[in-house]
Amino acid sequence: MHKVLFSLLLALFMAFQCGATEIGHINSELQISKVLLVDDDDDGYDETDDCPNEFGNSSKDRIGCIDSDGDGYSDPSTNWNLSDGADAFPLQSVA
Ligand SMILES: [Ca+2]
Ligand SMILES: [Ca+2]
Repeated sequence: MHKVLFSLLLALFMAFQCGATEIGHINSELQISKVLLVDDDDDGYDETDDCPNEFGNSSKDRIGCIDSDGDGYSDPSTNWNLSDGADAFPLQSVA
């Protein structure tokens, strides 16, 4: 009888350990994604930054990307062009 009880407790303990390890794993993944979302380029945007590796103050079409003329629309780049909403005249503010 004691043996059965012991096995049961051992099984419960193992299940608990697995659960705790899993939760710890998820927590550390959350920490890692939090670290990835910090404001690396110091432009004041973190989670909302569309250009996380580029200092910029665009705020209309994209957030936190280079905006040479300061009108809020980001300069066009490799993956972002006029049809996406980029600035048609990046060096000339129309505001
Ligand atoms: Ca940025
Ligand atoms: Ca602009």
